Amino acid sequence: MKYNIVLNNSKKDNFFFKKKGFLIKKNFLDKRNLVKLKDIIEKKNNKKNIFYYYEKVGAKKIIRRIERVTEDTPQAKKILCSKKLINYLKDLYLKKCRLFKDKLNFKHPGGGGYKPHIDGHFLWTDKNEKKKYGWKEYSNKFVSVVIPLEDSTLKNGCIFLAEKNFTNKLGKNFKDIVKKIEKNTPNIKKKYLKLFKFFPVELEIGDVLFFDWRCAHFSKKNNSNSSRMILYATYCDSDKNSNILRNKYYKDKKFSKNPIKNKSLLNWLFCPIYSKNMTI
Ligand SMILES: O=C(O)CCC(=O)C(=O)O
Ligand SMILES: [Fe+2]
Repeated sequence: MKYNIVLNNSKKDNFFFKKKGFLIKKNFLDKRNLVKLKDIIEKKNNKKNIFYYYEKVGAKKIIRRIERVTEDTPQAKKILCSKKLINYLKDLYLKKCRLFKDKLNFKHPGGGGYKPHIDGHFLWTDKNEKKKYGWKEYSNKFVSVVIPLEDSTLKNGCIFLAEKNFTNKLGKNFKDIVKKIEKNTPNIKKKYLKLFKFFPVELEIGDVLFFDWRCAHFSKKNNSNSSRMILYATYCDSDKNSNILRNKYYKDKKFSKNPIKNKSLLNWLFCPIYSKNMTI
């Protein structure tokens, strides 16, 4: 199945996105700004800071991702908060589009994959021991945007995505879906994976993948010699302004009583098994 969707008429984009839950736009962003950003990131990526996550590849510790990358990299903010992107998202699906969270995912040669999961679908406990419902605490509508800073290919570990409708097979609403998710993670329980059909999303610099938070996805280990760097930003529909929303989210994350050490998605998603031979 070929999924390189390029629709120039935004009405058609809306229709496709609402039906399938995703959209791929070729050549949507200016390549020069992306190459510039990649350069800047590469020059500053050995920081020690709570927003920098590392992984072990062989005996080496290498950077896996930078959370909240827009905070200390104005060039990333310029891209993720650009009028072009925000207005497009408003047109597409999010009436009051706010940047909710953002990160930069590296995948250096040998870097690990991510288990099949549904972003934001997990339960967590706040600092007062109150049970909370994933990202649903912040909005009902989220769209994630994947912007490659290097070509994203089958070999270097591109994202595999499933149409939104497959998630309906797990349940019609958040609470039902979350029952099919492994505890304290957004990862889909193994026995439900056969309900999904995933397809690879290969992207070139300038292309953008948009997907609804209910689209399941995963990626494999980078088995090539080239790295696969992506910006991964999530926008939502909210009356609150972006700063208030984001600050709350990152603060909640920090103080949540998640039993998993480090509270990093890294621990939830990183899975060397998927690095080898994924059969789905
Ligand atoms: O970088 C990838 O391959 C996938 C990342 C992802 O799905 C996530 O961070 O939620
Ligand atoms: Fe994800």
